[in-house]
Amino acid sequence: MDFETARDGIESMEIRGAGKIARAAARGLADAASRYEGDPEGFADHVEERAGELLATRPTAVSLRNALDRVLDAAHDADGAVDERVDTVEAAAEAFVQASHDALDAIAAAAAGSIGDGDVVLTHCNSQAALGGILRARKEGREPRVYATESRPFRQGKITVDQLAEAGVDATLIVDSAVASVMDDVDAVFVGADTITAQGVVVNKIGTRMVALLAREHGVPFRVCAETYKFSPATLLGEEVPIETRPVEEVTDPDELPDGVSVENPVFDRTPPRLVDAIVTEVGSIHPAQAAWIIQEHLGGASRL
Ligand code: RUB
Repeated sequence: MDFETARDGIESMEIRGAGKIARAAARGLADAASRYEGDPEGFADHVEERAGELLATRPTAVSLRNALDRVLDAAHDADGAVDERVDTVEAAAEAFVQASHDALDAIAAAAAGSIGDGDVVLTHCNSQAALGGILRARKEGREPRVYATESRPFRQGKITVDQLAEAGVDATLIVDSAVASVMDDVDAVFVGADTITAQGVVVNKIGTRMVALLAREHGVPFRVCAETYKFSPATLLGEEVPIETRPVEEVTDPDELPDGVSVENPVFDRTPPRLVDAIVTEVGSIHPAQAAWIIQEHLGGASRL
């Protein structure tokens, strides 16, 4: 994927979902590296500058920063002629993409293990990691039923039901405010994550916290599916996860509102660890209290960005 396609696609949300964003950014940065025309000494600075442009596209998903860091580390560690440095960077980007796909496979296998025939699962937004287990359970011959929230304002729930239907999964689309009404029928909730803090707070699509509160109220397990690169090393030192706000036009036409009425469009929220029963990662299912351990074991060092 070329640099511009990655940058503009992430910004416009044609490329969306924290995992896809991360893979596009890694490949886009490798493309930017391959187009460098200066001397070897300026190579890493050039890659870092382009990484900064990619990082500025969307603020919340730490997967973006973690992916860029992997590629940037390779740019800084590379030596020799520019061609050799480019090879090193391209190999790092491909290694990240491959590891990301492997992680999704491992998470799907683990999550599918807890989904029985006829189980009713609820999911929010559109998460590749969260859907993986449901699709895998179906492939293994079981017939889960799924409630998918519409996920206003961007309506990613439509993508979710399209993907489920294509795989032959019995899917029901509901508006976000119907979650309480269906929760009595639900056996488990599976959602994804954009960022998980060292304290075990799950940052995901707006409305996730409401779903988690209702799941707890109804005694339904609330599980988060997340690759290890969704954990944020900076939060070990107390850095806050920024919550993206998007244009109000995604919610409504502001011209149709009376004077003095404003609209807010925060697109992510924070679910506290006490509402999360498990985080399913490629290195095992953990309790949110173990988030800092994941960061220490699987994500080394401070960010270059
Ligand atoms: C998508 C979203 C997803 C996570 C995880 O938000 O909140 O739940 O990114 O997705 P947006 P995945 O549509 O605004 O990017 O599991 O696919 O990485």
